[in-house]
Amino acid sequence: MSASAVPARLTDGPRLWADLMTMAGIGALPAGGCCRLSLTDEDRQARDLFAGWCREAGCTVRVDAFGNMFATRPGRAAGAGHVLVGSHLDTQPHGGRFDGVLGVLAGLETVRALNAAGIETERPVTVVNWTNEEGVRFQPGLTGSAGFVGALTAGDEAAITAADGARFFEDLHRTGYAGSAALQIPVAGYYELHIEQGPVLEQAGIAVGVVEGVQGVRWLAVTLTGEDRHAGTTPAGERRDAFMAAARLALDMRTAAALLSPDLRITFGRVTVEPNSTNTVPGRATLAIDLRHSQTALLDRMEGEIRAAVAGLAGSEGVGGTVARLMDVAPVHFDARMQAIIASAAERLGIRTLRLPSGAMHDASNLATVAPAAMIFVPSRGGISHNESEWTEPQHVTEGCEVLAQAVLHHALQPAGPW
Ligand code: HGY
Ligand code: MN
Ligand code: MN
Repeated sequence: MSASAVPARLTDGPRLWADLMTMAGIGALPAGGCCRLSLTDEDRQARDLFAGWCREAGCTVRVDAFGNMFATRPGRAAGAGHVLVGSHLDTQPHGGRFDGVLGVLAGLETVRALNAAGIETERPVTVVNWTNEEGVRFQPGLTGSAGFVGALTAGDEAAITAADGARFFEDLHRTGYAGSAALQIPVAGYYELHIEQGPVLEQAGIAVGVVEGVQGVRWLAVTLTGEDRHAGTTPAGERRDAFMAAARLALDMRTAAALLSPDLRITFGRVTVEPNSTNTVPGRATLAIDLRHSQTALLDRMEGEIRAAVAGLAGSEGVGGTVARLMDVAPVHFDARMQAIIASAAERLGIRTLRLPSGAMHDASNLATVAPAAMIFVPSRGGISHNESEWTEPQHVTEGCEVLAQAVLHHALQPAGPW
């Protein structure tokens, strides 16, 4: 089909919205959010629902060794690089109804729209659900896409840690999503629609963002070792209190980060103390630290400050400590040609756009290391995400999906040769 025969608008926004609300019923939380932690029964239910919808849309659904799901709509040139479009179905513990799932279901809506318009593309279009983007149960995050691009090795349980002792590849088998290591999909380009999870688009009054790139993200695991002691009989001077050491570290590193750069984001999102008893001085504490910045050099300097501060706790608190890297995803810039495809698709639709960087991490960062990749953002109300009150207006979902579909179609109609 020539591009001129393409309908002015391809997608059905209300149908996508209905899918989003149906999916939000899986792992639904009382305050309106969702909890579908990776490779739990809720994640499996979401995967099964998604796979069924993809098969109803005529796609072939395949799964790789990291549980990534690929739903392919064939193109004329079967061997050509696929246009990949998707995101993730797993959520945070207090997740919202749009983070990740919007990109997966908008990819499915794109396929349905191509079917309805009777469009045959040159390249195959493949909708993808990446495993464990959020990194809540298993670390590193972005696990599935890291496996897809070769940054993790299939079956290497040691490379994927779990705070609750779970084993990633065993859970893939348990949920029925242990796929084939032989599955290889050539990628011509990767598109991801995602909520912004920040305030920029809403404050600018713009419905669609063309994402320029993603800042770097680094996760560190800190283990602090002091001594269990009696809360009532142990004088202050004899305590080697791992929690107090953790508290000192957190407050000192918050100050250090602000001095290094106002754009350096540091988060102590996961903390444990042991033995976690009211009347025992904690002898052990663990901290997971999330660092974000657009420059690797700043992440390196902050990591150095943290390592030095942990070493200093021996003297100040009598507490030993270790620091290990759990994840390190470099800053990426997205493909300029694909950004232009997105921007001109929006322009044809009469939708204003804004170019902006991503503060949040995304699977697109991994895909960008092996293929051209690009992202589209839609506004988040109040910039809020990783929170049950996460919200995006139906109109913005509709417009973001339409821009995505038009960009994917434009790319999938390109001749099958090198792009
Ligand atoms: O952590 C992130 O930035 C992503 O939303 N999971
Ligand atoms: Mn996400
Ligand atoms: Mn997220």
